Amino acid sequence: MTKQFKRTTVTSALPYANGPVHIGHLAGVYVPADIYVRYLRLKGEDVLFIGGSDEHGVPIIIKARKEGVTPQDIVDRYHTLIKDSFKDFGISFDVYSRTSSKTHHGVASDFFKTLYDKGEFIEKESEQYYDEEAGQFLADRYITGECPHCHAEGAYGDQCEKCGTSLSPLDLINPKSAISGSAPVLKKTKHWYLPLDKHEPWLREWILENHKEWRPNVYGQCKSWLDMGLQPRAVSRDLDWGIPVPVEGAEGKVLYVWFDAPIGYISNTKELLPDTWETWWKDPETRLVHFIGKDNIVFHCIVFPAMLKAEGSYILPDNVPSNEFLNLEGDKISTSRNWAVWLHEYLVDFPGKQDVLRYVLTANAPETKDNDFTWKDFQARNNNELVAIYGNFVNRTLVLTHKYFEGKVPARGALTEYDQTTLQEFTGVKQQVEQLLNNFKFREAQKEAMNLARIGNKYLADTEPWKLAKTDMERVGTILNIALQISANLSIAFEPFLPFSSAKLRGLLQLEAWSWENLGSLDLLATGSTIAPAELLFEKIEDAAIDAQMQRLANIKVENEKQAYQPAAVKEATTFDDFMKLDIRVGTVLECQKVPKADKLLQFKIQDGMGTRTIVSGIAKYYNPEDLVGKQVCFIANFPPRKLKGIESQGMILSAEDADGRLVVISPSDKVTNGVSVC
Ligand code: B3M
Ligand code: ZN
Repeated sequence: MTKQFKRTTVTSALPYANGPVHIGHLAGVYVPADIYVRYLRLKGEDVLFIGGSDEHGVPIIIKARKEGVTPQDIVDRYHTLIKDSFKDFGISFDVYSRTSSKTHHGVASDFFKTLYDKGEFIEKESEQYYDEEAGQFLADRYITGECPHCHAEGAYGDQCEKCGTSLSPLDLINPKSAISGSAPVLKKTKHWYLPLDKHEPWLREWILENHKEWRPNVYGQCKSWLDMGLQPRAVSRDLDWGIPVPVEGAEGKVLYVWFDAPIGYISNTKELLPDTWETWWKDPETRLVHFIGKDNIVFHCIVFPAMLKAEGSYILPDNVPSNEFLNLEGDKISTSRNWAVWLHEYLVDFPGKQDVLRYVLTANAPETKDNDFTWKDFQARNNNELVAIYGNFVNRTLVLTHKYFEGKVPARGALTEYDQTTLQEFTGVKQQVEQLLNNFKFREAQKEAMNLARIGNKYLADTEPWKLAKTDMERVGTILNIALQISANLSIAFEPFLPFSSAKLRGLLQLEAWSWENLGSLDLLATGSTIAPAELLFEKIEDAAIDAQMQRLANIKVENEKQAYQPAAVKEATTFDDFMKLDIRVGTVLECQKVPKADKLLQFKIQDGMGTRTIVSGIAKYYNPEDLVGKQVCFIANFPPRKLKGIESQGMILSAEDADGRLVVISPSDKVTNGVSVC
C-alpha cells in the first residue's frame, strides 16, 4: 500500500553560483521538478517548491582568486543571473534563495551544533598539506603535481584530468601549492566526521528494502555504495569561505559545502515560511522529494538522510528522482570548456521560445540513460511536432471557427461513429498522463499530451470540415465544436510542460474557468462563447537559425583545441652555420591563383628584388588568392627547383601551422625592401 500524504515538499538541487545555468541543468533537474510541481498544484495538492544557489565550496574560491575579486562578488553575480534564467523559463519556485544568506548560516550552524551536542560526530586529527608561505591549509584542488599513474604534470589533488584517475593529495609526486607555488608541508589538523558506517544498517534497510520503487539508476548507485561499505566523512574543511564551524577552537574551519548545501533546502523554506516551515520538514504526513542530477545521488540518498536521522526530528525523502546526464552534440557539457547552451544566451537567440526548449528537453530527457541534445533534433521537434501537429491543429480549428461561425463556439449536434471513436481515444488521456507523472515518467507523459494533439489533428484531416461547408453547416459545427473542446483540453494537458503556450492558448480560447479535473471533458467551452482572433502558437525554425548555433559550437571547438594545444618537443640542437645555409628572403606577391585540378595548391609570382620567381605553395584551403596579392611574404630562396602539377616551383613560402592545422603565411611586421634576407 502506498502511503497517503497531506502535502509535498519538492526540492531541486542548488546550483553552484560560479557560472550561469545551461540546458543540462534544465533537462536534468529543473524542468522535471517544475513539471511535477505544476502538476501537483493543478490537482489542488499542497506543495512547496524549494530552490536556491549553492554559494560555498572551493570552485567559487578559485574563481574569485583568478579574477582578483571576493567569493561574495562571484556569488552575487551568478546568483542573480541564475535566478533570472529560471524565472525566464517558468521554473515556478515558491522560494529561490541562497546559502550565503543570514538565515542559512544560522540554520546550518544550529544543525551542526545539535549533532555535535548529541555526540553524532567523531573528531579526528590527520595530516594535510599546508602552504607555509600563504599560511593556510590547502584544499585538494589547490595542490597540483605529477600524476603517479600517467606522470602528466598539473594533476590536481583530487583527480588527474589527463588520465581521469581519482587521487588523494598525498599521491601526487612533487606537490606544489596552487596559491604560492611553494612545496607544501604536511601538518596536523582536526576535523569532524559523520560516521556513516554507524548509519549503514538502517540505510540498507530503508533504501534496499523499503524503496525498491526508486529509479533503477538511483537504487543501483545506492546499492553499490552500501555494498562497498560506508566510511566516516569529514564535514569540515580548513578554508576561509563558508559557514564557520560553531565549536570552540575551530578557528579557520568551515562546514564542508556538502554538509551545508542540503540544509539550504530547509533554510530557504524557513525564509519563506518563518512560522510554519517545520510542517514541511518534520510532519510525517509530508512527503519529501528531491530532484537532482546523478552526480548528487550519494549526497541525497545516503549522506543527507544520515544527517537528518542523526538530528532526529526530520522526515526522510520519499523519492529522489535523479536523471542521468544530457550531452551536447555528442560531447559532455562543460562549463570550463564553454561547451554548453547557456539559458540566458538561448533567450537572446530564440526570444519567446522557452516552451520549445522545455519541450525538446523533456522529449529527450535523460531519465534512464545519458542523452544527447542536438540542434537538428531541436529544429525537427519544433517543426514536425510543435508546429506541424499541436500548432497546426489549434490554428486550423481557430481559423475555421472564425471563417464559418464568426469566432463563436458552434453547437454540437449528433455524433457519428467516427466522432465516438475519436472521443474514446481521448478520454483515457487524463488517467494515463497522471499515472506517468506520479511515477516521474515525464518523457512519456509529455508524449501522451502530444498524442492528444495528434488525435485532434487527425480528426480534422479525416473529417475535412472545409469540404462540408457548402452542404452541411450543422455537421461542420459539430466537428469544430469537438476540435475546440480538444484544443481546450490541450491547454490543460500541456500546462505542466509548456506553461507559456498553454496560457496563450487559453487566452485565444477565452477559457477562464478550468482545472486539471476538467481534463477529458467535452464541455470546457460553452456553445456561443467567443474566441479571440487566431494567432500561431509555434513558429517554424529556419535552417539559418540552426546553422548559426552549429557554427557557434564549431568555433568553440576550434578555440578549445587551440587551448589544449601541446607544442611539439624542441628538436635536436642545430648550429648557427646550419641555419645560415638556408637563404630566407622577403618578396612581394605580384600574382596569385589557384592551380587547376589541385585543391591545395596556389601558384605565386613573387617580386624577389632581382626579378620575379614562381613558387607553388599548399595553402589554398586557407586563403583567397586575391587576398594575398600585394602582401610581403618570407620564402626560402635556395631550394632546388621542383615540379608540382607541372609547374616549376622556385622556393618555398613560410607559414605557421596553427593548432587546428590552419596555415598562416609569415610576413614581416613592417614593409621592407624586396630581396632582403631574414636572419
Ligand atoms: N551544488 C552540486 C551541483 O550543482 C551542488 C548541488 C547541491 S544540492 C544540495 O552539481
Ligand atoms: Zn594521470
